[in-house]
Amino acid sequence: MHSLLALLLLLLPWRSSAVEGDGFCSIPQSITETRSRPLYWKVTNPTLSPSHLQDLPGFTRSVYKRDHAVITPESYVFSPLPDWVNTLGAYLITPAMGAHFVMYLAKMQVKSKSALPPQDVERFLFVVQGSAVLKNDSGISHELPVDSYAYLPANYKHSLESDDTVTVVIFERRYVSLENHYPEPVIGSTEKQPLLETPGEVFELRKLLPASAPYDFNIHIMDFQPGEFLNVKEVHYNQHGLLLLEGQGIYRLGDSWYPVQAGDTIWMAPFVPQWYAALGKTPTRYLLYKDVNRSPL
Ligand code: UGY
Ligand code: MN
Repeated sequence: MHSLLALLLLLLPWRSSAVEGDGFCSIPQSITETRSRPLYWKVTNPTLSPSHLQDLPGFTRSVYKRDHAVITPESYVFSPLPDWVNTLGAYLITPAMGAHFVMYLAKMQVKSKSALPPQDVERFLFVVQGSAVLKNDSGISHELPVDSYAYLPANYKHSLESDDTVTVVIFERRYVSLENHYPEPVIGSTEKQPLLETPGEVFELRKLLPASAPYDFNIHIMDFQPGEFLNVKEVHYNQHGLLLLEGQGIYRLGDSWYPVQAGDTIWMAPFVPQWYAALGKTPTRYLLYKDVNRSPL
């Protein structure tokens, strides 16, 4: 009993100095809270929420491998886009990875304007936040709100402009021409595209570009209800760039299985085994680049 009293007296001054604390060496509340928890408390109360994990120093879900990459928002690095006005860009997929296309996010700020892609490079853009105006050389302009998109053939003069903040996902590749076939500019919005047949599959599919020969790639919008998954465990010659627009699930890429959620980007090289299952309580929607209509030779 006496020794317990002595121990309490010994500890008291320490406790009060830690609690008083507006001096420069006061301990932040979170640390004192952590210290007052029982030993090994974390074992039975682990941090499970992904939003908490993102705050963990050094933690990222991003992965970069030879035939695929998962790039998650805590890893996105933005810098001024060359020749664009007031726009930051994060290149998420580029030929340095082995892809034949680029995929990047452009964050347009107040009074911003795009630059043209390099010579012979076609561009597809899809608005994920805000509303921008697309102008062409003849002075024709189109308002592009969220969920609308435009395809600009190689060497087609245009600019995307905005007075307010807009986020756009952009795909560009060097156009592979085909004799007597010439792609036209396309402007559209997801909800105006018809649902297409998907024999043997359950997801809903829309294609944002014509499936005809002039176009050397297409952009698919794929919708899954929670619990739905790809029936085909796909392995194919085409490449993919994917932006998860809504929902969450598990993506299998090669021999790895990744928990993914809205905002994540995925690169799939030719022939990487790929499979997806939508989980959680909300439907999944993703946007997918796929090269088509050209011989792989
Ligand atoms: O069309 C496709 O290749 C598509 N089903 N792939 C995918 O969703 N990973
Ligand atoms: Mn595929």
